[in-house]
Amino acid sequence: MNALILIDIQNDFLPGGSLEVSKGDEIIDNVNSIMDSYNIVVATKDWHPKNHISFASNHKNKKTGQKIIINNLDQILWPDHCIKDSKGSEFPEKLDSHKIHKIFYKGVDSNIDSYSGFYDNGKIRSTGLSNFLKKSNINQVDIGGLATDYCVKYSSFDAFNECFKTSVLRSCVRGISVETTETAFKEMKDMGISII
Ligand code: VGL
Ligand code: ZN
Repeated sequence: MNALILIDIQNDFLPGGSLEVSKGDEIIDNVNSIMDSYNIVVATKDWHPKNHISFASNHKNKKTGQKIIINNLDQILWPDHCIKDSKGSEFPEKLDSHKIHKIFYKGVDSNIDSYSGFYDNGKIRSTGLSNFLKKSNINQVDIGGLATDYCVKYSSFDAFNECFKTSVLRSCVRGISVETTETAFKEMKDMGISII
């Protein structure tokens, strides 16, 4: 049994959004066209409270893009994005979201970030995604979404480590920067994740 995992396809990560991924909108038609070929389609939503630690705006004298350490974890400071229940955290209208069976919310805790759709960055809290897939007898997952170099990358690592046969779909992902996206694809391949 296979599942399609859609990572953070939300307005704020699309062109015009507060943390836009260039050409992020190009994946939507590709995603829509493959959803019917999976036993299960699940999605994650980046879902932050306003006071989230990953927002530069919540730190004095810090700028977007700066790297800091919080609770022993590296943290990049981002512009405010995907604030829960805002327009920016919604799925884009063009996405066939009625075909998504279940949504998992990540980054919900104000004091820790969560790039992976499975666990937060400290691996303290699970979103429930792994258990859901295992209970549904899924052994293979294909991953699409945004952004390749952050949330798609760490979700694919966790999927692989949770023993799912894992592929990342090139036509269904886009990255924030060219260099980190190249590195992400290389790290995925080295781990045993298929890039197809
Ligand atoms: C993401 C940065 C911050 C992502 C989420 O979905 O890749 N990146 N929050
Ligand atoms: Zn985020």
